[in-house]
Amino acid sequence: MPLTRLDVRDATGVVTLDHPAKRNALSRALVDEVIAALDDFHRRRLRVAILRAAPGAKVWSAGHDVDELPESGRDPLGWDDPLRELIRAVEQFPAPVIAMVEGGVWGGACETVLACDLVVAAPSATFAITPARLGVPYNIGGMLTFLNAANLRIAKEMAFTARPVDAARAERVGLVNHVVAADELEAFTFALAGDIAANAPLSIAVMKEQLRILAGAHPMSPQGFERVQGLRRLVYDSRDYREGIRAFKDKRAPRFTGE
Ligand code: YXS
Repeated sequence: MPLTRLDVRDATGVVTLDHPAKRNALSRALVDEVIAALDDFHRRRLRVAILRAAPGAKVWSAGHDVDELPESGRDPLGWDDPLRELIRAVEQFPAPVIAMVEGGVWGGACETVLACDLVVAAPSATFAITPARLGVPYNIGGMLTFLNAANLRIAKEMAFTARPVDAARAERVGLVNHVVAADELEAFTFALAGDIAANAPLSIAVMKEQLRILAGAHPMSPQGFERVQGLRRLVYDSRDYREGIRAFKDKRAPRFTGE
């Protein structure tokens, strides 16, 4: 049973996340389908990709599949983690990816939306950065995604509180490009895609890659990277990390002790 639905309209490819039973959690299986769809759109030389949930979705995506996070002792967001692969696929897709958002966007899904090139949201959309809710040590590339999408103060507030930001505030602080009434969301997003598709695809592809390289150009010494990895290991080896994962699975509030 596929976890996504695909559609092509003119030069635009659409991937609809369609696993409501698990609130479109970014499982290995679902992510592999999204990446395969983007590869197919690339082969077909489509000029825009749209990533969306089913119309009227209350949850766009609940983020990383918690059932696939290691209980402890291993980096939960290593290079070959499905979420990391999805982020790279979106960033390296050689045409604009538009996130069309209705409903709640959580954790790794929030990073996925913010890694898209444009975000068009309905008023129902909310955005939550949730590592602190689970005790997860987010990875440094992911933190850069948040930093590039918001200013430092907004990124800190979202990361430290793990509280959802609503669409209106997201637009005010620049997290999303447009907030559009739910019944106009599709038409608006496809019109935006049409505007992009009418322009020169090679020029756009190069500008997207230039901006990806420039946005990622942050100096970090090998010592600095090793320090970050050491700090992250302290977190994913901690009791709090195990407690966060366990509490989620037990459907109860976590009790963090700082150990
Ligand atoms: O009990 P069943 O079997 O029906 O399954 C439930 C949930 O367990 C499941 N589900 C998930 N399974 C794996 N990973 C998830 N992220 C996930 N989220 C949900 O889906 C079934 C329905 O969930 P339920 O009953 O809670 O639905 P709801 O409509 O009442 O509430 C929807 C949400 C999204 C508000 C709620 O499911 C929720 O709070 N989900 C977790 C959101 C979250 O904290 N995501 C962060 C995941 S970890 C992550 O992305 C990164 C590693 S990090 O945290 O570092 O950013």
